Amino acid sequence: MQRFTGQNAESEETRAAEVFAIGIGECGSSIVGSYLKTSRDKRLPSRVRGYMLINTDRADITKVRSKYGIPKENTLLYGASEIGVGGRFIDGYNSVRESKDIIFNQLADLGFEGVSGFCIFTSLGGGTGCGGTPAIIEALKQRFQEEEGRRIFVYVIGVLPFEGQSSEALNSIWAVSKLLRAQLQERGADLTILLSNRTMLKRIIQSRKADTVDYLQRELDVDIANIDQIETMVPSTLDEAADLDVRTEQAFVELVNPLAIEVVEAMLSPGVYEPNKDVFPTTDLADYARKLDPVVVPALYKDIGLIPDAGSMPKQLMTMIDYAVKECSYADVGEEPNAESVYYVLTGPKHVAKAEYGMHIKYALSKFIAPGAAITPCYVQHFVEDPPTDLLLLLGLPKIPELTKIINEATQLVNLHSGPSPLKQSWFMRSKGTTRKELVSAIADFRELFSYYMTPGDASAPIE
Ligand SMILES: Nc1nc2c(ncn2[C@@H]2O[C@H](COP(=O)(O)OP(=O)(O)OP(=O)(O)O)[C@@H](O)[C@H]2O)c(=O)[nH]1
Ligand SMILES: [Mg+2]
Repeated sequence: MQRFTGQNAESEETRAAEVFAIGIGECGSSIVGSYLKTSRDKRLPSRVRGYMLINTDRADITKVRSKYGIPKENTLLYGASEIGVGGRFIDGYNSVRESKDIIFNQLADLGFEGVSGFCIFTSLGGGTGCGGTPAIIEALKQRFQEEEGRRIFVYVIGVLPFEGQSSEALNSIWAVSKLLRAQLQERGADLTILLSNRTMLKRIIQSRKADTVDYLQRELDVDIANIDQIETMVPSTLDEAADLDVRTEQAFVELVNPLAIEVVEAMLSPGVYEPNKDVFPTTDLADYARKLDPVVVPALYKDIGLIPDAGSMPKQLMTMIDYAVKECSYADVGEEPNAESVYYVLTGPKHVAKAEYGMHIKYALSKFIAPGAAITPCYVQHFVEDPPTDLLLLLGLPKIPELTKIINEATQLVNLHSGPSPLKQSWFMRSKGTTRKELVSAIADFRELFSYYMTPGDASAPIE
């Protein structure tokens, strides 16, 4: 069996988690690849039992292999084109269905049989990953749950597009509604964890101002005088021609990926045994799915300066929670997320990561959650000198104001390509592989599912 092995992963003290990672498409593969590389560099014990990166684009597979040192047997090129599906998510969906056998054979060679959990990493804006993900989940659920009667859990880590990637907003809406609908038939993701490129970029720009300007200046070879200028580099018009230019997008991606990696590490680590670490209550990955609503936005606050001897702890914890929700979420949840469930993992030294603080944390969370929302705690104590204190919050079904923007972008795009002329309507088939009608109904689905995000006049005129 192929295993990802961190430097010391084979030693007696570490045990790989029962989770198999699949990266699909360019974004999904890059995130898994760079996550594995980072873990290797930091000599972290293996958080995954096996992994596979798959794509319909040969060049992208080659790139990810050499960039992150991925062995050939952990990658797979499938589908007919070898050059990706160019955002046509229906092609992404069908490609997985047509190649199901070769995908599953290779997964078997990599040891996926005994695993109970799968994490699928993908963007929600492209074609290969966005379209292929629902098809992989259907196949996994069919294989394990329907044929073998064995319960598995499947998590999707889905990346929402940057601002100004209007045509991708449609893909995101199609994918999220597809995943949620499939869940009603037990064939969908158990959890869809949303990370938003636009929010991650905003966080990076705010927190690492000077570095960000230097980096972008170097990469893009333009003179950036200030932060505001970076924001105007993202086109705000919905004209397709103005979609984010490739070089700028690549530079943005390099900026946000380390942030994505951090949250993946924070989510996977409590379930892995390590010496010098104590987790209570004992937590495995499946617990997230059991305790949370199906769509989750994480927030990660790292290196918190909690000092029990310096002033009121309830106050410090309140400040910590406020900051985590408002400034550290991976998709902007605004000031009143009204989450319907919360999972938190407080990691740090013994005198900080302790259950006695649970009641204060619960109180501090109360203004960000719906009445009656379940709160599940987890404490991770590290017995090494001066471990950092980190807080991971997983917010179940929070309000996500940026989804309104995504709905608006998608609606405007649909309106732009509408009219009696069949030439105009052919745009949908050409660029998405589907009809205008199917997309309109995905938007309607989305509006209904997330209707509480919308206020009157919010979205552009209703479409029929
Ligand atoms: N955070 C992050 N976003 C990425 C990365 N690579 C691509 N994206 C975003 O993902 C979206 C494009 O999806 P891709 O993953 O490139 O598409 P794909 O699944 O390969 O599908 P096709 O290229 O259409 O075959 C855009 O919104 C990109 O900005 C990455 O490494 N990290
Ligand atoms: Mg691609």
